[in-house]
Amino acid sequence: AEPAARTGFLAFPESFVFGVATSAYQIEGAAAEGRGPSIWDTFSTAGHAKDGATGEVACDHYHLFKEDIRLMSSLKVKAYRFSISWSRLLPNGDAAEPPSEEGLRFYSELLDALLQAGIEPWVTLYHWDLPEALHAKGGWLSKEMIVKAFGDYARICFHHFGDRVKYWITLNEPWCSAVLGYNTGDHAPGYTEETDTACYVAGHHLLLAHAEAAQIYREEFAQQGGEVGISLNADWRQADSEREEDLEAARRAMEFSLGWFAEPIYLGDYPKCMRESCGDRLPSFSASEKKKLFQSSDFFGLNSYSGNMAKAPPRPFEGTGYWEDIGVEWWHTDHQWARTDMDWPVVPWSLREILLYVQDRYKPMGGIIVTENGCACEPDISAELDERPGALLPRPWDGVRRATSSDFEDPERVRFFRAHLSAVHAAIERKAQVKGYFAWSFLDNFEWAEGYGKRFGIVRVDFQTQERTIKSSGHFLARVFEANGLEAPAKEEQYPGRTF
Ligand code: GBH
Repeated sequence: AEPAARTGFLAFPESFVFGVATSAYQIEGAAAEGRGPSIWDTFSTAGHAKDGATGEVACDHYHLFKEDIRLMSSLKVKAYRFSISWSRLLPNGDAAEPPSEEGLRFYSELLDALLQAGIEPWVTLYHWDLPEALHAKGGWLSKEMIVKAFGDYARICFHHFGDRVKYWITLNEPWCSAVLGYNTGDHAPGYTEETDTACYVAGHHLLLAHAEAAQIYREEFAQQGGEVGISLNADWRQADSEREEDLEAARRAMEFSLGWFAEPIYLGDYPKCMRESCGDRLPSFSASEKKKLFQSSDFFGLNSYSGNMAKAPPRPFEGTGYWEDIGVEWWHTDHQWARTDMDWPVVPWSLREILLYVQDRYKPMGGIIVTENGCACEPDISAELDERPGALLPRPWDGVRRATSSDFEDPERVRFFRAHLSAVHAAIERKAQVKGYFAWSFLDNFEWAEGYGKRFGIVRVDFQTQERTIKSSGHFLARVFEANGLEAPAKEEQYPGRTF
């Protein structure tokens, strides 16, 4: 067949940052080597992740980081986003004790090796692995304790690594910490809705901890000349119809997810609709806390993977609790959409829409960085997944060649990245100030509650041998990174639904 006609080359701005992302607990392993336990050790060793999986070994990146950086170089990445394990630096969570020499050495060597390879580090301070010792003292529910502890930990990181790190991310996805950790219980510490308030309390303290770290950086480390931001997750919610109640439902869905954490930072307080629904169950900021939070992020880190429709329920939900408070009919999905192995709908135009929404609503100084975007999809495990009862098919890669063990072809991921990078490009053309894009993830890794079965990597990891193999999506992204752009998707490669 004739090769499909391309609609042109999508060039990104010259200074655009292209990178890959990971997090400590998901890749490092070496859980007992000088590191204290975190809530994710406790949660996973108690059997809460699929198949009893834990991060004890993961990708053994702790020992293999030099090899991993060589791989990054071959993938032409310009920037690498990773996280520091709090309990590797402070095994007991106690900043009054000197930080672990072993932990300091590991991150120091990692940073040196990255810089030597010409790769810019973007460092997340908290990607969900709270030291167990701090959880025992109340964790994210204990305001005074946690805000101070996070500030002290951040100060240690700025002090030791700030000569080499110019981009800091305080928190990864506080929504996940609050809702999955303190409402659904899918993530550590695994609280299920014992109260209809806990996730708001945790969220409140996460925000205050972020503000504390940002303030410490700006007041004590200004001479380092770096930036400090936050990464928030959200998936676009599109109104299911033009009816006013559905438009309103979509707005509420956005405000209860992204707005919950973005509005105190960019607009001065929680979204009005949250206060109206939650009343006093949503904590309030004092005047000085509001001031500390306002504009406390030098850039807007956005993690986005998917999108969905929102509509008003036929009658108001009964009871209180996070989901009831939103009062939006959830997961009303257009069944034409493809799904990834996580079952998340593939909706590339959602990424364009959410970027334009963030630009328009928050006008973030320093612009927007897509700090995560990617998909779980592996032809070689999809045969088994296809047999799930009720799996929503068709999948976009049905009929594509299945991978063999020596050949990691992942055309569905190539297609995903091509479509989503086109969406980012479309948002930039419409004046969204998007400054960077990090693919999730550099390596297949410990996918939290899903264990090792769901693979997000552009590099295949054999968890028996720790062998790494670049997938075709890795080769594809390497070309994008090098060319600073990509060929627009051909027509037949586009997904159903709106185009650009
Ligand atoms: C990220 O969280 C994490 O930062 C990262 O550690 C993790 O490995 C990665 O994603 C992959 O899971 O069906 O439209 O409602 C992602 C947070 C929240 C994104 C729920 C997808 C549901 C999609 N996720 N959301 S939808």
